[in-house]
Amino acid sequence: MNYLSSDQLKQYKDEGFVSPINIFSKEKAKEIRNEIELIENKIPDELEKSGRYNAHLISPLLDEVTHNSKILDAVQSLIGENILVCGTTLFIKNPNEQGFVSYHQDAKYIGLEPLNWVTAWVAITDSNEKNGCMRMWSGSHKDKLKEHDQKFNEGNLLTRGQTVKNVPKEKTTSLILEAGQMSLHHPTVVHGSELNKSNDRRIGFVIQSYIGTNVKQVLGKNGVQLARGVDEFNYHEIISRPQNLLDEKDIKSKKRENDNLQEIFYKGSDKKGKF
Ligand SMILES: O=C(O)CCC(=O)C(=O)O
Repeated sequence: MNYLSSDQLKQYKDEGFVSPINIFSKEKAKEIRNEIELIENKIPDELEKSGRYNAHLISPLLDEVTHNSKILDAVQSLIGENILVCGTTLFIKNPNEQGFVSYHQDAKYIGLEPLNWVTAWVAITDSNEKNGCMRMWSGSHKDKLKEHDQKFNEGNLLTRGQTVKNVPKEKTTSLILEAGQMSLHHPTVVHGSELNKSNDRRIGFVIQSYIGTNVKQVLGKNGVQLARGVDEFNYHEIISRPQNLLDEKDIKSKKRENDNLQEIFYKGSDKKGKF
């Protein structure tokens, strides 16, 4: 069992994140990277724009990560034993591209209530200051939700460029991870990331998020998978897990999910961004 230790629980409570946590080997991470790149080569648009969401529905290896028992033990320590996966995102920053993530709070726009949920950022490549690792504003999860501007800015990997103003950069902490490690972060912690200035890709596979079965989607609908325990609430439609890479029916189900996500992300916005 790999439940969080009391020090890790304290870090999450005080700072709004816990990191690093070892999950799998670098060799396994390379295998996963190869599967992602195989998909990109076979169907060039499949992981582009809205396609970067819910790749676990078409890739058995990403499905395996999503249901990894070490990750689930850690997640259980924070949200309890009845756990659903309600979505994943590939955050890929290629070298020589202008990709960054503006400082934001996930809870501001994801529509999941109550806040009994946590996001797992799994490093498929090393993630460090040179290639634009995540930076967390430690302790910011204790405040109320902050005002966000919608900047729709070029290079921003967020759909609407949601941005918290006046983040004290000097108070942010870099989450440096080796391939195969993960961090967990709280729905209201302010975080973002800068450009990749290295010569290789930075790939994060983000389970966004693991939710307790008591959590509703208040802005639209999300399909889910049961990751652990029992779902006594049945608030969400269940989506099946992939048996094979790039099965036609799974590609369709991913597309359906991502159309639903588009509704959630652009609720109340007359402008469309990165989808
Ligand atoms: O991958 C990144 O740089 C940012 C990811 C992020 O914002 C998130 O996981 O909530």
